[in-house]
Amino acid sequence: MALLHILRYPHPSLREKAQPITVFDESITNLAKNMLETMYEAPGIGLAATQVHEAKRLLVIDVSENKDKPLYILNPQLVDKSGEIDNKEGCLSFPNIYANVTRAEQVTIKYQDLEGKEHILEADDLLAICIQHEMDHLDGKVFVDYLSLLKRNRIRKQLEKKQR
Ligand code: K1U
Ligand code: ZN
Repeated sequence: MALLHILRYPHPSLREKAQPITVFDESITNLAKNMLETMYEAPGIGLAATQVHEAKRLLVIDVSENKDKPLYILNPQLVDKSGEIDNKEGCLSFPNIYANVTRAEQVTIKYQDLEGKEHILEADDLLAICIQHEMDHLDGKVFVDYLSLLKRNRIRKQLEKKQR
């Protein structure tokens, strides 16, 4: 397995729309396993393929305390959502930046696993938040897009200062 490079905002590829996965082969499994290792090492609770420069509709997530319940989510589609929850979010593409985002409290998604088998997942709390955050990445959307222009500009300046 290998650690992958995580793109940092404002890399233009973070704005790309990822393409559906149609072939469920060893190369997708390897990418997913490498993403999981990269996510654990970061450390994070989720990672989208977009963040490692692969425009494919693939997410890895593990919100368990012991980091022993990995989810490989391919071609996710939102089926249902309800409620509202406010939570401070981070993002591995925005090191040390945290901001409050309002999202649905419960979501139901349809997705495929590494073999292409279809599943339905009902999620709430942190898992629901993480799924929504990662699905946004697949559409080129990042969590700061939910903030005011003033807050987004402040974050951009903070990141530019760090990269100097
Ligand atoms: O960059 C990413 O998309 C991953 C991101 C996922 C996420 C976090 C919080 C709310 C929604 C989505 C992260 O994992 S940031 C790091 C983080 O939250 C964390 C790291 C270690 C332990 C617990 C949380
Ligand atoms: Zn993120």
